Amino acid sequence: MDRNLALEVVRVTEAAALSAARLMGRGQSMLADQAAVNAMRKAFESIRVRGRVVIGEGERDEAPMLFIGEEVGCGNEHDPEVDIAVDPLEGTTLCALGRPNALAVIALAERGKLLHAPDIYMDKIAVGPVAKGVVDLDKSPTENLLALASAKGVYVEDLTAVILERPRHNALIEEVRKAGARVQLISDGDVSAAISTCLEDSGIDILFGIGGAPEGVLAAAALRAVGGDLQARLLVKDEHQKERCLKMGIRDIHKKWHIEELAAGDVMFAATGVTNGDILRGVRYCRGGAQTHSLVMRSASGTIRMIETKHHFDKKHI
Ligand code: VTB
Repeated sequence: MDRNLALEVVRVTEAAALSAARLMGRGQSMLADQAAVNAMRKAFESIRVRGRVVIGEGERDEAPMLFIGEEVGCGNEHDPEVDIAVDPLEGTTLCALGRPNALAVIALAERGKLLHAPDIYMDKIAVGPVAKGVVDLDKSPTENLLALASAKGVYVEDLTAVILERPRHNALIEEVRKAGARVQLISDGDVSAAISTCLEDSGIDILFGIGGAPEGVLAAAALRAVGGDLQARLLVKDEHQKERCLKMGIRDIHKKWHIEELAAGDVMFAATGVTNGDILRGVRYCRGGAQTHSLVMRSASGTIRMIETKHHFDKKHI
């Protein structure tokens, strides 16, 4: 993959963010999601790849989506064949309510390098580079917190764990509290939270819990680029989901996936802020245009780019 592709795909997340952010705070998550999907699909028409969506958000909650298997990009036989993970609007409810950390997100890798899976739940654990190889999804939260504290040279009481606020996490939250760590409960947006574990001044040390599988693959792609660690396991709830996993080539549905298996090879990641957040500012509209804030990363070089873009709606789009 040409390294400049990373700078191309940010147009796709910018387009999705610009459309979704128009609907911020309107209380209509589906509408915002649809706007992001439409914009992303359209923006892909000018990206020179032969892309295939291998995992995407939407199916689980019947939201509008770039469906799994959908072909995107305008590439011909000379252009790279890539696998794509998308979440045109990660945190639809965050956007609908004007809450922080809604993002438009995409990850790209060579064909066959991103986990191809249905949009089901996934158990995850994510940490920053200092703790790479230190935590284990099969260990208890207490054991992981102790290992993380030791790797960071701090007390467990100094650590902050981010967990999605869901009844399914009651026992997990209880255990993390008992272990002594500080807890930040989020309503949505575990991609942003996973990335935050890698940012030194974010104040977030670890992400625990069950979220979406597409969000897991997207977070893995991002963390590959910044040297963080993530492990995950799909949570298959019935025969139908099992069937879908098998059809997508997942033979062991109970497998613990390591970060390099979720997103392998040279991975590109781009995200644009929809609402203001811990990592990115949201879209700001102004006379004749808008300003977006994006993060673009490549695992091959470890480059991290923060891109501030001024868009002029009154100029011709080519
Ligand atoms: C998380 C979160 C997303 O879905 O993956 C979550 O990151 C998990 O699903 O922003 P439930 O909401 O069903 O618990 C989102 O909240 C929305 O995709």
